[in-house]
Amino acid sequence: MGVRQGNAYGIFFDNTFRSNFQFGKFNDGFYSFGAPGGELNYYFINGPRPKRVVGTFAALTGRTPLPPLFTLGYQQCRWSYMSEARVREVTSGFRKRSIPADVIYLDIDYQDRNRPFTVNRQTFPTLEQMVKDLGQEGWKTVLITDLHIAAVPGYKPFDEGNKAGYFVKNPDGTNFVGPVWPGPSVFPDFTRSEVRKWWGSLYADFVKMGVRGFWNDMNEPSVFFRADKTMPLDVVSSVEGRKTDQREIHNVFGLENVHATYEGLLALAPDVRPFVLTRAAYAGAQRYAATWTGDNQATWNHMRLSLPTVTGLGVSGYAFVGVDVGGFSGSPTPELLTRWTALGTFLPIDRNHAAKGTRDREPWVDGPEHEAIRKKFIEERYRLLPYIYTSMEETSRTGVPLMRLMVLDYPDDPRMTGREAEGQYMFGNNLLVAPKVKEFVDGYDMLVPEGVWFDYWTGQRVALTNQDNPEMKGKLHLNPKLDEIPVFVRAGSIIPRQPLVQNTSEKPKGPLELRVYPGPKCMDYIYSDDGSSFGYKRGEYYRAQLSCESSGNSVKVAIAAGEGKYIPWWTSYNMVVADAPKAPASVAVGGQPVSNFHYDAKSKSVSVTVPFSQAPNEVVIQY
Ligand code: MIG
Repeated sequence: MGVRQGNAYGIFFDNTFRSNFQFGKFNDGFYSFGAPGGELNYYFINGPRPKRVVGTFAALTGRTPLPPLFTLGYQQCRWSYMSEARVREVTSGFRKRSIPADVIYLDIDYQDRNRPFTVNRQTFPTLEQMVKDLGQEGWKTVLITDLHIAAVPGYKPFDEGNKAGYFVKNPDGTNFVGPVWPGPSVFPDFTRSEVRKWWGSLYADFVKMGVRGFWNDMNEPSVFFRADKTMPLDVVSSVEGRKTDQREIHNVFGLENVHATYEGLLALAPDVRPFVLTRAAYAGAQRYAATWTGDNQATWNHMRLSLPTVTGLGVSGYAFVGVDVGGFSGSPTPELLTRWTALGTFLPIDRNHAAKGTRDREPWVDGPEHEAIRKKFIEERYRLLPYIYTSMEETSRTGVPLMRLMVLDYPDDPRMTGREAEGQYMFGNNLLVAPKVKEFVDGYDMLVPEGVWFDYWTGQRVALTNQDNPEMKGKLHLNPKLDEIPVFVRAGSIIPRQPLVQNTSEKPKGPLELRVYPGPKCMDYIYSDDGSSFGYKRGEYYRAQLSCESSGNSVKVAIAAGEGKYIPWWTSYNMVVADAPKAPASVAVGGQPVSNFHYDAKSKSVSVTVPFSQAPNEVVIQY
């Protein structure tokens, strides 16, 4: 994607062979791209706005489907929780401390000798019961199921696949065998629909147990003891009968792997939104699986890289993305883990993960001070879920990612195309996040986009100081303390927040909060549905347009008529209007003056309770 003077274009080179892109290294007069095989298919996408380029690319390659709500909660992982007892200890550790969480992952060690679709009954004797019990405590279990199948007779996936000839082949027609976790392994030829169908059926037992998501790792495909760590180029696939090899297939191996998993899960449970996490992808894989940025390190540098990697995936059509919070290899310092946990609140997927041999990574491992801060940020994630879910629903229709490069929203600000903007991003349409990502700095500067901004945490208007200093023009100096992450709200937005829950299967108790920040272009939505089925495709959803208008000494906030057949969980709103110059002279709800409003002088806000109604409603505040 290129952006020049606010105008953007995109080029998608749709070729699965080993592609190369030349961005001015040898000659800065032109860019070039190419591949040693395949067809010369490429698309030129005219924006002219960057958001349009991203949206068009998503329309072409497929949009991220609306994820199940629980996947937007906090996710806890580790390579590996080694036993049922340890899993129960960790999950009850969250509940005991009232730290909200939704997902627990089992990495490769729950399996028998690392063989996919098996269970180590020594360490997980009652996995079925465990999944059930955890389900009752509001946990969703996600299992890793890699694609390498142990090449041993007597192991069901091997026997079935071998008999049917489902594995990729050497040029001489024998099975290609390569070493991975289970030892010598074979690999399903996912480019064949018959094989995908068979692969999908392997999930039946786990789905029946109530396992709610699956992790397809190692699907580059990863093969040990080779310099390139993957399959030789001459390994043969048979794309619906057409023979070709890894030269063409390597880059889509992961895509076809998760294609098979996703469709298999749909076949097993047609009205449940699948959750699949993939490590390898090609353009379009976002239709089937979420992804993460792979094995990062527990360093400040890699926390910093969370931003350009996730926003980069976002403009590449990949909106549902996480990074290993805390860093995969190595052990984070307490401060790094705390800062990263705060950042996790504002990532599309909030998943804490760690490599084998590293120190424990659950929020409480560094003593009460760090625990309290981490808890506060995980709680904020849960409070903000209505905003996050509404934004993901928008993403599923527009292709514009939840976590996005500044240039998507501010293409006319030339600063936003540069490296200088790399440390900040938009989270949905209205929040700007600028975390501390460098360790030994005495603060850093954020680029403030046009318009008025509010501090998300205090509700106060942001005042730019030092504006006579040309170095600081349009910038804000930040130096967040350990328990802070700078987040700002665009004037002209309405942010929905909910009462705290411990997991997403708990129904929030109390009103839906609508935080109104008066300003221009004030038009948002609130979206809700059952969070897990495809009912929303049959009209079982709730969507209402929210808008605000301010003129002179009044602010009007409108909630339009609800759309869809779903009745959301809230029965009233707690509307909190920021930027109040003084106590209001009057407040009217639906045309009727009310007296139950509250003016808070400290945060300069007015709050008022508004009943939920399917009909349009409005609040008018006169100062
Ligand atoms: O060879 O399953 O990126 O997240 O914990 C390592 C074990 C295999 C790599 C993944 C990582 C996962 C690990 N896997």
